[in-house]
Amino acid sequence: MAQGKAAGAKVVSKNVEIAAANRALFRRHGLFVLNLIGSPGAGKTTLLEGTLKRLGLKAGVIEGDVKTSIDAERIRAAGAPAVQIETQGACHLDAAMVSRAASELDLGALDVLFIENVGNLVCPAGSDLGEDVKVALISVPEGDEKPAKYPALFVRAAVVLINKTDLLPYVEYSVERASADCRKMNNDAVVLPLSSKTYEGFEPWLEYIRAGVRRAQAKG
Ligand SMILES: Nc1nc2c(ncn2[C@@H]2O[C@H](COP(=O)(O)OP(=O)(O)O)[C@@H](O)[C@H]2O)c(=O)[nH]1
Ligand SMILES: [Mg+2]
Repeated sequence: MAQGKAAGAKVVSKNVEIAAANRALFRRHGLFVLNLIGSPGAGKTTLLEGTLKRLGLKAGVIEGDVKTSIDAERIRAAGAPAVQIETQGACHLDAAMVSRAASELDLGALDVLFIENVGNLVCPAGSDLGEDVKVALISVPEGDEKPAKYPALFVRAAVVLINKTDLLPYVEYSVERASADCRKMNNDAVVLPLSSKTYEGFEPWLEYIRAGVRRAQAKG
């Protein structure tokens, strides 16, 4: 048991080390890096497709899934370079996986890098990848109590996107309750309701990314 704990601590400290190296690499390239975390089906890839088409910046994507390169193919079809990581069972990305995937991208040609984590509200929250910000993506059909139930992500997420607002007329969901619960856990969280289908509420999200890119380029 004690041995298992020690091995676990070693894995965590190795991840911290590689994440720091990733962060330094991204900073050298003046890249703004977002780690997108949400349940399977919340709309992460759909959000990225719409974002890539409207952002007007050079973006790359690292896709994480247990299996298949379906999402990387969707991103390439939206016009951006994408690298797929298949975790073969692991429930979240780690910094080493991201390091290998990043080496396949021409980072110098990019302004912004999106990492779509494996669909999961629990495991990805604790693993630093070297990103600038964690973005939590929740969606209306999942229910408005999810931030309260899965706090580990919401205490760490700089941004919470409440996706699928086009479904609000059909689903019982209080944007106010979800937003208030997010703010209770992180008073600085930027909470943005939006729809990746109708693009209602998209502009503040695009502006958030553009501001992050400006900050990263000033530092890089
Ligand atoms: N109505 C509606 N459907 C959405 C929205 N965003 C995504 N979807 C749908 O939700 C499903 C899952 O989307 P996907 O992007 O694959 O989710 P992911 O697993 O989080 O990457 C797909 O059928 C999408 O068309 C949205 O804003 N509104
Ligand atoms: Mg996806």
